[in-house]
Amino acid sequence: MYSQGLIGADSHTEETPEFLDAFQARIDAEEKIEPNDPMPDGYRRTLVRQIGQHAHSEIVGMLPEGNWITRAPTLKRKIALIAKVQDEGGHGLYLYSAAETLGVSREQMTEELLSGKAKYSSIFNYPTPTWADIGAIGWLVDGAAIMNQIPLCRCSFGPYARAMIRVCKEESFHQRQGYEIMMQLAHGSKAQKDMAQDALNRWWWPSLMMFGPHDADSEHGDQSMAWKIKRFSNDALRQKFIDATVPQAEFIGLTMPDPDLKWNEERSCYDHGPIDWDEFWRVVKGGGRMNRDRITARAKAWDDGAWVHEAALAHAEKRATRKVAAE
Ligand code: FAQ
Repeated sequence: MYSQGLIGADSHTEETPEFLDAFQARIDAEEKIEPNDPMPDGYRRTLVRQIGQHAHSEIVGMLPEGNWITRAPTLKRKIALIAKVQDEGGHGLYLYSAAETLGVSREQMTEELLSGKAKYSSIFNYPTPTWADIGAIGWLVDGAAIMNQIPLCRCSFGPYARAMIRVCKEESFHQRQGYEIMMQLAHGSKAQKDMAQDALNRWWWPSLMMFGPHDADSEHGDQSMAWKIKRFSNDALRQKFIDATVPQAEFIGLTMPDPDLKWNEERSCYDHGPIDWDEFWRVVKGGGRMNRDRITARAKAWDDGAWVHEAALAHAEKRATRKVAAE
């Protein structure tokens, strides 16, 4: 993916053992790597892949919740939901900008998404049939996203790390508004409580899948941790999320849909039942209920907005030409 045409990528850096050792020494010394610094090709490609996937997830992630903006039950809920969905759009833009500093254009990244080559988070391929889904997404999906993203604030690549600081502040508000929706439903009528429990039943396992495959099957995990792009493994973050979320469910009187979930005194964390990795890979490979709808919606938005891109680019080009002429 993005194997060709990296604008500005220094493909001539000779990756001698001395160069690789010096680069790793900078990483080990917790120095931030900046866009114009020499870096191994693999480091650049890993970041473009991960940041690109992350950006696509934020943008595609606007769709399941956007579905409820016109049907939010009160004006206050509607205001909060609009703000949240707009925040996700903003996160996508920071992330595309961070990826662009590595020499890949937004157009390239979008083409890869629309052609199915670039991935986005599996979680956004599930439908949102009830209002409780909006609570569950905020509580669980944003909750999982924060658990994954707080360590990314310390990522070795400067622009990604800096973008994550603001993203995490906003995700924290998203998580709270989602949990508050669930709390209100859980303390409401029987029908409302059932709706909340049903949403938890449908979103729990896909939320655990957000962290990616088990460590033993994580293709990029070890190298990404050595480069301090990732600070924790997929399983370590998943475990932290489970341990933080189970008491929250108990507090509002909801039950986790996992009969094997049990506190393990010895390990000081929860044991959980098996994750359905067949479902995960089916969804990642395009076979989820909403994959086709999501990509169709993104393609339409991209096509409908083409005239805006063209006008903005033409304006920027004209200004640049005028500036050169004036100098
Ligand atoms: N879905 O070797 P690993 C959000 C792929 S943002 C789809 O372990 P890695 C905010 C992976 O790409 C949610 N694909 O990979 C929000 C790789 O395939 P590749 C997104 C997945 O990169 C909330 C292959 O499996 N967050 O929710 C998934 O070391 C509410 C092997 O996996 C981020 O992107 C998955 N769940 O670790 C918005 C955070 N998991 O690329 C709206 C940044 C794995 O070789 C509403 N990303 N794959 O073809 C990361 O931390 C990492 O990329 C991981 C995966 C942890 C996702």
